[in-house]
Amino acid sequence: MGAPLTLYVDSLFLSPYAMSAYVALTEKQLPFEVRPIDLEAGEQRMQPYQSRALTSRVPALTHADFCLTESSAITEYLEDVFPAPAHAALYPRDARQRARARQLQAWLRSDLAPLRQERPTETVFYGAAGLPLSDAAHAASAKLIHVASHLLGANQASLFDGWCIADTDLALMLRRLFQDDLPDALRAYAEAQWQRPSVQKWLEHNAAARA
Ligand SMILES: N[C@@H](CCC(=O)N[C@@H](CS)C(=O)NCC(=O)O)C(=O)O
Repeated sequence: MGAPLTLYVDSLFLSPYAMSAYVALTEKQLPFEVRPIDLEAGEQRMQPYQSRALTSRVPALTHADFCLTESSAITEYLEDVFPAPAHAALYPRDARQRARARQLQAWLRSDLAPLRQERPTETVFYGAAGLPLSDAAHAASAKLIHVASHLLGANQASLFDGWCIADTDLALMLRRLFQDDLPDALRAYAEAQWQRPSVQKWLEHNAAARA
């Protein structure tokens, strides 16, 4: 076995970024330790986490003496260091599909802010009810539906030939709209993605943290 891997996540298991890194490690079938960081208590700004994780955010991955934050940097690092076929692939092999997957990851992390604010991950993981969407969130939701519908044909179970980590990220964003208007095909896609064992493992952590 190689150097030990540790994933630092928020202690409530609500971070979509921590979930993405967790799913990536689980899909790769790598043994790793999960360490919760109490964001409400500001633990991310305290020692030893602050010195360990350069940007004081979760998730952070440590691999022996190397520590990395930013979830998509983490998933790309895992793909580089634990490549297919020895480990499950997180990204498509084809260069354009791979670029598209990275494009989607970057976009989901940088756009749609009103939707993320008005449908936080409590609505995804706890089913918490939200207020009606504002005009700005409606616009973000229309943009998300446009992009997802463009990339996913009818009855398409994944973005590309097989699963990739961008599927998990996209499904989470779509699930923010589960109490709103979401086309049936996108709802079915997001639901199917949620059934992946790696996602279900994260949901078990989420439920245990809430209990
Ligand atoms: N772009 C980052 C976002 C990470 C992020 O926003 N993490 C939040 C939790 S969801 C956090 O650490 N918040 C605490 C803080 O910034 O002090 C990624 O993909 O990892």
